[in-house]
Amino acid sequence: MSSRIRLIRALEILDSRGVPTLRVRVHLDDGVIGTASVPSGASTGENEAVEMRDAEAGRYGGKGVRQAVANVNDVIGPRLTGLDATRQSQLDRLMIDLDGTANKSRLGANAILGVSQALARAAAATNRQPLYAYLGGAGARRLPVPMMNVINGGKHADSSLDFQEFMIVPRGAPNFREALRYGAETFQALKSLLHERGLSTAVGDEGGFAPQLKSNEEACEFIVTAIERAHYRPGNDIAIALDPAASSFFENGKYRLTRSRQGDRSSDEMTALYATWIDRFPIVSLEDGLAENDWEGFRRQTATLGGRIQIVGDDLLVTNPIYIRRGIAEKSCNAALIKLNQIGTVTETIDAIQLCRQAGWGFIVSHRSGETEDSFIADFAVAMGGGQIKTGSLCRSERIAKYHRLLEIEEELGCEAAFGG
Ligand code: 2PG
Ligand code: MG
Repeated sequence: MSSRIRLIRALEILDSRGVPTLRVRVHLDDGVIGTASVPSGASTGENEAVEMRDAEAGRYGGKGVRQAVANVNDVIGPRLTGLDATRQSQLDRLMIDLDGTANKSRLGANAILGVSQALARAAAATNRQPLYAYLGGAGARRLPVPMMNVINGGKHADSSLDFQEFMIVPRGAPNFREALRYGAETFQALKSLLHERGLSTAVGDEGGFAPQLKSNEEACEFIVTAIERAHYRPGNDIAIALDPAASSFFENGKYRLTRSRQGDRSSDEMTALYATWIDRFPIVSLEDGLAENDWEGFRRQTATLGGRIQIVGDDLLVTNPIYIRRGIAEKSCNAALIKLNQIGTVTETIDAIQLCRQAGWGFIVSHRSGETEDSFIADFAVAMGGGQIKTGSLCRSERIAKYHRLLEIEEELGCEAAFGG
């Protein structure tokens, strides 16, 4: 059998923040090699699968991944050698059983995911198919609308903003290529606007600007002006999406907008604040507007705002079928953010998406704030066909790599390509 696994090897590499992560290479008997690199979050949900770090104080500040590398080379690799790389769900199941914990803490979700993604790449290559077609089948032809994070705050930047991500959504574009242009032109318009006002145009972890603004809403005002300056219509051509990542400013039962000096708020007061923003700005999507354990707040927020905009659970749901089921039952959201490394295998991520589809929820395939040049999620977003991707701003090559891959896929699909949700 030519798709038989011959060897699996991992390497300790660096992510876009200069912090160690893993690259995994799966070698097949037929000479094919599948490679994948693992991303890493900063504003992580407490129920995410465990990212294994060495905790060796003298090395990379305790963030080395030599143990996870050894787990691939010495434990997972030998167990999977000789098996058929095209049996993705079987191999993922084997790794889950080999780990034996509910949160992948024994072998590390970073080790397991690296292998899982590299297996998919190797299997696609040995089948002579692009990854999106291998994972999504003949129907995989929908390019996602990108949510582009043009202003960074929270844990992703030293700006004055409590909210983590202010994104533009070029939903009025006719195709992905044009959506990318709409976004890039608006990004440049925003840059010149900030520059004119004497504000910093340095960027944060995801490539969005990180200025010292007076308030969180001023970020939305700047974005609307930038959209207009780039000659687009706010709302129709380009809308706004937010990821406040509210777990990161939730303390002692209060949402504390300390960086922007905008005071403390309750869960319902946050939802009321978002409602006023939705009246003022063309907001179409709100992710983690409340903290990860505020299930009741999420339920009330979705009841209040869910008819007008997309309410997305990220830290709340952590791409985990257990929490997504709960969210569906309690009507906590109407969409899920999907991050492969929150759950740790390709198969479980697909299961999470399947639950969203069954519930009529939206889903957004997402990067992490610590990324690499690996563009796996671009293919994955097309394969899953949800019509939405979140992969950062319009600069920094680890973000742009995903856009480049989407451009290639659109070109390859030609007139078969569809766009958006
Ligand atoms: C998020 C992500 C990605 P991080 O909160 O949605 O933008 O950030 O990877 O730091 O969790
Ligand atoms: Mg988030």
